[in-house]
Amino acid sequence: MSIIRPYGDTTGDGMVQLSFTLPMPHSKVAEGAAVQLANKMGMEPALVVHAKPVGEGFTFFVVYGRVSHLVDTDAVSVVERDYPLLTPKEANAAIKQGLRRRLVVVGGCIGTDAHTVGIDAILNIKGFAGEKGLEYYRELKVVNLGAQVSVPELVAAARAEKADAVLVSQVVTQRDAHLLNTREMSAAFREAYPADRRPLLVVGGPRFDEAMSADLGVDRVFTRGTTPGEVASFLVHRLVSAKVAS
Ligand code: B12
Repeated sequence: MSIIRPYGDTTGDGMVQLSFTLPMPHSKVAEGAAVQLANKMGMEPALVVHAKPVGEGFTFFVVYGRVSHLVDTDAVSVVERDYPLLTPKEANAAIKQGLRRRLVVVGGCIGTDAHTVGIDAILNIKGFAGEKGLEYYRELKVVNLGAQVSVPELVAAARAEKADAVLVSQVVTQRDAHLLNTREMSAAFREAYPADRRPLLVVGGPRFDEAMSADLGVDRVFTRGTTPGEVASFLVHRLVSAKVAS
């Protein structure tokens, strides 16, 4: 039962949908080129179901077609949540009891990134997906630095606030900016702090791979759809529960 294939109309028919842009004006030849690309990617037959000019000399396509590939779900590797989900009340109680002071969180978007909606969804009291953000938690002190924070500014703020955790958002991924900025950030914290004093480093954004935390030098990567409760629970798990247990 671990071997499956995608379906569109009838179970197991192998139908998938793919979208992409080609650098040519919309024409019959452009549609043929889209089909050729889909064929080369293993879609056979492939049908252009949507084609629209986007800007001068570019066309956006949606292609629907059959693939013969099988997926083995037993061979899938993912990062599972390895800590319990807490309610705000439980998180507050754990911090109060375990830390006996408020836990300090400093957050922001680094580099030139001005996409603050994601970090605000996690930090602002308003929250996300029906959950209140970290500002709602009585035992958390949240300092939201906003957009386009430089790495030195972030390190300085973390020091000034005696941050327990630093939360960084990266949404723009052009030329791997999110990866380069995150590595620069984690290296700067490693340089600025002795290993046992460094704040917990958490990075998030829609196009991160959760499995890349070691490669990026951070303690956890969160990706699309993250809720504030998941983040608060992680902070309590790593900064309170783990310390109490040791
Ligand atoms: C709104 C938006 C903007 C707004 C941003 C307003 C603001 N104050 O944030 C404005 C208009 C300013 C903007 C500008 C630009 N944008 Co814009 N923008 C978007 C858009 C439409 C939505 C992003 C968003 O708000 N998502 C909603 C939030 C809630 O989701 P999220 O960010 O994924 O956050 C969640 C998780 O990822 C996670 N998370 C995120 N951060 C963090 C951090 C931590 C610590 C944790 C734990 C979790 C976490 O939790 C959140 C809740 O679940 C996206 C397209 C899209 N549909 O996603 C493009 C998009 C991100 N923008 C894009 C681009 C290109 C730009 C511009 C360069 C455009 C231009 N040429 O000027 C500029 C860049 C400006 C800059 N300097 O950064 C591209 C990026 C492409 C790429 N490969 O990098 C996108 C993908 C659009 C596209 N398809 O081309 N943009």
